[in-house]
Amino acid sequence: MRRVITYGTFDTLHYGHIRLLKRARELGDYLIVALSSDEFNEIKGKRARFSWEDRKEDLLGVRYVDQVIREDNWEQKVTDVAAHDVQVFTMGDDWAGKFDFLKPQCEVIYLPRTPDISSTMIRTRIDAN
Ligand code: C2G
Repeated sequence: MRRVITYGTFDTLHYGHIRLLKRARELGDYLIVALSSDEFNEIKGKRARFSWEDRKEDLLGVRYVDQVIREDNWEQKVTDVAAHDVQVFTMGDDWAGKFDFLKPQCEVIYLPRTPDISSTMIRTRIDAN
């Protein structure tokens, strides 16, 4: 069982996220998503439109996602990879190189980001109406 993990806020879930999750799942047999808590989003300087519970519900409705855990800080990735017996860590390539410290533990794969779609864009459109 090849287990994959990825991290993110996944606010206003959109096809860019879905394409990422699809490709992440295709890297193994089981996909864990570590979903940023509202408190961690504060640290990231992000304010999600939807609550952690609602964003979790979105993700559990996605066929590619097997499990959702909380992401509360930058440091937890090392322990998450060990605790969840993960073989592959993956993120969009806007993060390329940022998580190479995980290479001694697991494969680190950065996937091309989907252009021209973002939660920020969607939130801005919502606010404009
Ligand atoms: N993504 C993508 N294409 C987009 C938008 C996002 O491939 N058009 C990817 C991002 O690269 C990321 C994932 O979808 O891998 C989630 O994106 P965000 O919710 O914006 O997550 P982020 O704020 O990048 O949080 O510890 C890591 C952080 O929690 C990552």
